[in-house]
Amino acid sequence: MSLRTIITPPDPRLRRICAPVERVDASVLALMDDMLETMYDAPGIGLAAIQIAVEKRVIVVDVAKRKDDAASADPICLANPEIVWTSEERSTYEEGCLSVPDFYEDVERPARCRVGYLDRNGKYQEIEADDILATCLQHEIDHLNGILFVDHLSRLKRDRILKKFSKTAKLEHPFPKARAAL
Ligand code: GNR
Ligand code: NI
Repeated sequence: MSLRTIITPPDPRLRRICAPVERVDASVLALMDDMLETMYDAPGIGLAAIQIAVEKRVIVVDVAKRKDDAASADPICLANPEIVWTSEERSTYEEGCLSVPDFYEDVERPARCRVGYLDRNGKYQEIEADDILATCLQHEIDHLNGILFVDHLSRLKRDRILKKFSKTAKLEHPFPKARAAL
């Protein structure tokens, strides 16, 4: 297992449509293990492969987030996850993203969902989720389609956040006036 680097905007890879895995082989299992290690280290409650620059439809989720309590760690690893049902009812959560560090905003999504996926044994499973798990699964599946949580915000809020990640905005410029003109 190894700890991997999490990419941030404006890295264009965060906007890619990720490719399905053909089968859950040893390399996919190793990827899932690296993702779990990286997620627990961050710490976060979910991670999509593209966040560590791997363009595959693989996500891991553990809303319990008990890194140091191995007994209660209960991660789910999902290959080729697909939302097969969402509730009419919607709910709002304050979301964050390991690829958009330090920003948290309310996002409204379907309150419950059902997700089909291949498990670590390559077996098709479905999971029905509510609460934070439903939100997290939808957030992760968005990543596989190049969508970030900020895309669910108003254009004003989204642009304001993404601007903080643009190269020029990040530079420590010695002349604030010149920087403001950029
Ligand atoms: O750690 C995370 N927390 C979180 C909180 C509310 C809604 C979604 C999330 S997912 C996020 C980790 C992450 O960026 N996954 O892609
Ligand atoms: Ni995220």
